[in-house]
Amino acid sequence: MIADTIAAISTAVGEGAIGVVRLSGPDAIAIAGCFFRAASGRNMQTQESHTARFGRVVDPHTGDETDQAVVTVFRAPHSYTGEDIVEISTHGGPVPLQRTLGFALRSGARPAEPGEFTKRAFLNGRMDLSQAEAVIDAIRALTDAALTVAVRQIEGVLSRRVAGVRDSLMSVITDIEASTDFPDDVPEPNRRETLLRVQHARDDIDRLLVTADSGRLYREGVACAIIGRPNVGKSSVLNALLRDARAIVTDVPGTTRDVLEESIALGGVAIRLMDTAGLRETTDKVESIGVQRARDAIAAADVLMVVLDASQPLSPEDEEALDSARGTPAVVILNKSDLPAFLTLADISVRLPSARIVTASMVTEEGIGDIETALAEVVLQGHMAPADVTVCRARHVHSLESARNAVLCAEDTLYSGRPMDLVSGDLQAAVSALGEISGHTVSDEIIDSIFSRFCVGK
Ligand SMILES: Nc1nc2c(ncn2[C@@H]2O[C@H](COP(=O)(O)OP(=O)(O)O)[C@@H](O)[C@H]2O)c(=O)[nH]1
Ligand SMILES: [Mg+2]
Repeated sequence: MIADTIAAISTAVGEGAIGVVRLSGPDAIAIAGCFFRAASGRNMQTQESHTARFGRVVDPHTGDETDQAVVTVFRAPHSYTGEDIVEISTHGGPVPLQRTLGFALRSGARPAEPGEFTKRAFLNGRMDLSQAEAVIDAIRALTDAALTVAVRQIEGVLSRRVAGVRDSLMSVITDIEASTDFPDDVPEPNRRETLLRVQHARDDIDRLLVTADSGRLYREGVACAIIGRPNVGKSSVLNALLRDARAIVTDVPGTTRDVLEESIALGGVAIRLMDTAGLRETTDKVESIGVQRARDAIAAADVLMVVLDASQPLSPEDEEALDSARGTPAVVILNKSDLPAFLTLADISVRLPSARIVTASMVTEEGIGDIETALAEVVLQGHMAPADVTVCRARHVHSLESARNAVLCAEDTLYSGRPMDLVSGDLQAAVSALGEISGHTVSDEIIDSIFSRFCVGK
């Protein structure tokens, strides 16, 4: 049982209008009472749940008044962690926050570990493990779409769907076990009906799994390498998309030598743009390492942006860039459209029929919007809207797939006419795999590793 009271600064480090020190545990209110005096003079112990009081933070040893603060109390069990929580809002600088935290620790609280508030919420049954995991996703969301997916999960959409499948499999198990335990009183469940119930559960699992690719897309974003031979305008494209002179642009071929990475959001997806060294044979030691890194970036990319100089004929290096885009979703940019055109759309579409092709000029800024539209389309192709996504984590996909395999084994046993108690064993395995998502059946190590990825104060 959790007996101690934890404390941490729950807002980001740096300057803010306010910052929050949070305490949670059985002594949270008593501890806060040691270093907070309400302006009204009333004792903290009388403060009702979900109310705020203005007052002062005082040094618990000297009684010296320090900062002004507002204290909010949430009494167990109706709080984030399910325990008594006190939130002290002070001026949002590092010194007021550190000092307030210091007073809390000197008054008997212990420093919270990363994610410990949310871990307590999970251990106290305020949320299941998938909901707790989504808290970190919401905090780290880079786009509105990623936040939508995270909030759906916090609100329990995935939990309820998984619980529904678990419950229906459990009821099948119960029916089978009743008949094996009391063969004289309870008839064996009808095989055909049992099979239908089990298949229905598998359909539900499949409906969750089809959302996983889209979920991963919104949660993690995609990597997009900008590739092409030297001097076609790759770094200029990066700068145009960032609306910032991030990469060095010169007319000297081989200017970009390392992979430069920056993120943008398009269509609700975080896109990591990687500007690379131009693909060419070179004797320059540094540049050739850059070219190797460019090839590695191409291999790692989910999407490619191939930049060509449309005022010149295709060179072997251009062909190499186009070839590397085979089999990867790609946008081809016919850049330098301000100059007399040499390449046409048709030249490219015969070589790379699957690519989206955009004409643009980084000098006149023509076509930048078209590049964004094309990139968003290529990235979102075939994906669902964020509001339809229920699964977004590899851990959950793994558990759902294990459950699905176990259900398939059960179906196989039912078809083949082998004994019913084997079916029940397979379904138990499926139920246990589903329980990993909610946290019913995970080890302490997994729980610890999940919460250790949180920040302190969350
Ligand atoms: N005329 C013209 N010049 C461009 C355009 N885009 C880039 N450049 C020039 O081409 C040169 C190489 O550009 P840069 O972005 O460094 O190409 P990178 O080597 O592929 O990264 C620079 O002198 C740019 O100013 C364009 O659309 N039109
Ligand atoms: Mg460059």
